[in-house]
Amino acid sequence: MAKFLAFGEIMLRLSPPGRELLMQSPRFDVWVAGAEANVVTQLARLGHDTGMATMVPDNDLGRAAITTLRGHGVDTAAIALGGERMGLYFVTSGAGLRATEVIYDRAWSSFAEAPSTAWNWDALLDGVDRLHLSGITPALGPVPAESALAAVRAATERAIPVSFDGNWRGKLWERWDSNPRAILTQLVEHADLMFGNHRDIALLLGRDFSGDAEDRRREAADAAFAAFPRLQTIASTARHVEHVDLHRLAARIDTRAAHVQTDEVVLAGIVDRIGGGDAFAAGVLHGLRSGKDIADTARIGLALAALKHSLPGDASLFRQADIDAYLAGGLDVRR
Ligand code: KDG
Repeated sequence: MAKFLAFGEIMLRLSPPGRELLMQSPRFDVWVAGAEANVVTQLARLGHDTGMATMVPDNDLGRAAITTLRGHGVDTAAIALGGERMGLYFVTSGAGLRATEVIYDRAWSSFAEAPSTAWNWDALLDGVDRLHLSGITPALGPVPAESALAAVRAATERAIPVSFDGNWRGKLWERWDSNPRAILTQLVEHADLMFGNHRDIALLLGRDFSGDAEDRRREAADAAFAAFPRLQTIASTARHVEHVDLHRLAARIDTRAAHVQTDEVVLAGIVDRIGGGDAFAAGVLHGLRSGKDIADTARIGLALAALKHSLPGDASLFRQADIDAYLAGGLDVRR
């Protein structure tokens, strides 16, 4: 039975190979994507029991996504087949001074159109000991938002802890008459673990945090702990891999894991930065689940976030040996 269950949309990402522009290339690389799927994929690669609850169309696109997840060890029994289409997105990778660009083509996807009654939380949460979801699902529209709320309420009723990754996606919220703050606040109320920085917290609480960077992060964490009584841990990365901040309410411990190799990551060339936040989330979940203290947990999160930058596609697929080698600073060939 799955232990970590993620709820969210699985997508296909289409990217022109290399650094080409969309309009320039006659070809696409196709990757299975989706923030929540990326998290459970990495956790499965690290040996955890994971499952994914979602809906994909009953066609070869949906089946290819399922096969990929299953190949990485994710339990796909809770993936429903139905609806009309796979959510797609197109990525033109940044290069040099050119930013990475994302175009979503996911409206009316099977997942976005699934009614909230499609999810039987009694069955889906059976045997689960953590539910993970993100701010992407509620951004898809009022019905997915309702489903996300039903999911966290069902988890709380069963005393199953919830982790929530802010994953702000402005382009999605803009598409409908949404009130992100009201919805996200209700979701975070159920979470004991939140991935988000002071900007995410500012959005949730409708206030700004002033002062220098250090003051802002502490003030934001304190305000979030005060506003959301279930919250025990807040984790965030800064500038992708520069450092990680972990705040734990118990004994009010704050930890920062500094990235000693930021320059190396940049100099080595960023192969693909998409999915770095999901790799980080998986690392933190892995660290906490493995009984690591928060300093080690922060380092594992940081290691996976950094390693993800070396891998094309959205998913992070590393093993414990990769994390250990990275943390030991070894870029040697492992034989
Ligand atoms: O974090 C990576 C995700 O952004 C990507 O896999 C696609 O889920 C996705 C989204 O909604 O942007």
